[in-house]
Amino acid sequence: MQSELRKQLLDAFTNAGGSYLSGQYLAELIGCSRTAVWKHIEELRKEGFELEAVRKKGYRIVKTPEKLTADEIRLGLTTSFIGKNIHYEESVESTQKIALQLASQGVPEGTVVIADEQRSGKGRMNRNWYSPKYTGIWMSLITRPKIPLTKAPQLTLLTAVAIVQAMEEITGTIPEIKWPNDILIDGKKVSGILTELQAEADRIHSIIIGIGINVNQKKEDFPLELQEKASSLFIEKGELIPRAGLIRCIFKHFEKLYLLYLEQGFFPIKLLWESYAISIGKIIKARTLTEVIEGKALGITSEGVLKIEDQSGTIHHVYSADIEL
Ligand code: BTX
Repeated sequence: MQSELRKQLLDAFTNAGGSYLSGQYLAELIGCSRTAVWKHIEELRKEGFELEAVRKKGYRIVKTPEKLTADEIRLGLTTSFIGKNIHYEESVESTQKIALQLASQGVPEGTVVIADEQRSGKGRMNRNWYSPKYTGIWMSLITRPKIPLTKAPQLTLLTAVAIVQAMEEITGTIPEIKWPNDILIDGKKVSGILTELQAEADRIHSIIIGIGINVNQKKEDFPLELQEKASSLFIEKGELIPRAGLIRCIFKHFEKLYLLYLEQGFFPIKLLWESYAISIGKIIKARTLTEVIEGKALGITSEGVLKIEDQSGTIHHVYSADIEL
């Protein structure tokens, strides 16, 4: 669609202020046939506009797209390498998949893949991550830290701190972290992190950090099975949150923490992480792939491993698990 025609069409709808505009009127206004108007309307729908069509009345826009653009994110970005290179797509299966491909092609560290929708977003252990169009942040960040393989999970904890700090700065709400990767507000999950590695022997090629954040969903936008356990910043805060600003803020906090981590190791990150952690000192149940450990969460080790003390006083080190509080 020619941009001038689109602009005229959108201007007409803007001036109509929510009233219907007939196909005939629009055809005359922009100087084309009614069939051409219909085609333009279909194009707008593809771009994410919701248009209502009522016989004998015409069309009106009921919802505009809140499509992200790379330029919108770049504007005002203060980082030196995180998010400098943005690969945006409107709809993808999973941003992780694209990021893994880009990483093996050798794109610069800090490159980020962002999509407005994921058709099969991934959680941990092959679970699904619900990633509907225009309402959330679905992105994968490519990093190449020179650290041993065993330390890779620390980046998940670092990312959780960056997300919480950004949410705090932008929305004023203080989310909590449930080890290792859930970010909760009022006990409901608003964000998840999936960290994947490209490595060989003990050498890390890249760590792809997948970040999913529920930003502007309403409760009824979630599938029924998620409505009680998931939430969004909009639900918690009561106002729409511009996604581009939140993304920039996450990049800023992530870059600061990442540089600190590369310089000083995990200790300063551990302290920050613990200050946001929900489970420390509480009785929790950790489901690992092989067993269920119940006991008091003592904290995390200097490596980021969760420590749980069971009833007999034995201290377990948990590397990967789902936690029930
Ligand atoms: P997880 O395994 O901790 O969480 C997955 C579980 O969370 C699901 O089984 C479901 O119960 C619940 N869930 C699914 N979708 C949502 C949602 N939108 N909000 C709240 N709860 C939900 C968490 O895994 C890791 C998620 C990473 C997602 C990012 S998005 C960008 C990147 N690309 C990609 O495919 N995944 C990552």
